[in-house]
Amino acid sequence: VIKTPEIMAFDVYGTLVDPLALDVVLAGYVSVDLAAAAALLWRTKQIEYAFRRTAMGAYADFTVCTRQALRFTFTALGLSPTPEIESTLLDAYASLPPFPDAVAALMDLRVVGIPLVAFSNGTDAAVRTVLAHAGILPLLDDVISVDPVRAFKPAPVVYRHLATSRGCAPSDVMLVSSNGWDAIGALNAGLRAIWIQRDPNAVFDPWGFEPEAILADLTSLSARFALNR
Ligand code: LAC
Repeated sequence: VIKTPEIMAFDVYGTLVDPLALDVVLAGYVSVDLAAAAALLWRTKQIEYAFRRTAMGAYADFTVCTRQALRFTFTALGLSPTPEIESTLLDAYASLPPFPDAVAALMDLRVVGIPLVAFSNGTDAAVRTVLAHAGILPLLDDVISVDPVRAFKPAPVVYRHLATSRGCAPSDVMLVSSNGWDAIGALNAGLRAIWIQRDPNAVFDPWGFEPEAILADLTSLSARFALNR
């Protein structure tokens, strides 16, 4: 059992909705055997671009990172994305499917009574759109985007923005993320963190930061808190 936080914040892409599910859509444009690799490259480049833009002090919002990463991915595969293909894939990104455990787990946590928010690199509009489509938005108390800070995770300033937006001390906030670097970013900024190891082969970076729990998915999350509220 883990000490109940004042607020739980959920990473969005990779934790609540699944960007790698776009392999199905990508298979319409790249060869079927490359579709999963293309989805992963798109995702990897999107995150790299966010890291680099923060390091460079050259912020452009996450929708820009997503679009530029898509262009990179197509070019790397020797393809050129037409405006039509690009808009089809970006529309698909705005309607990513939820992970199968997400809705039920958030409903269970609402019963426990912990305020739940989304906390994402995505813009407020993009996050609200994708979470509404996934049926998740009504289960949340708030959406907090890094966008007003003009920096991306894992800059400490964005995690402090999350806490202050909700009137909390950093140590009152529990971040739940499948992105290990995001969990480490939260811990580094003085927040608490749980790592969701959605990929059983994923390795948690050995930087000396320890999440309070490592769970395979969100299903067992509420049981960790139910007893000590
Ligand atoms: C997010 C990305 C990091 O939702 O997945 O913030």
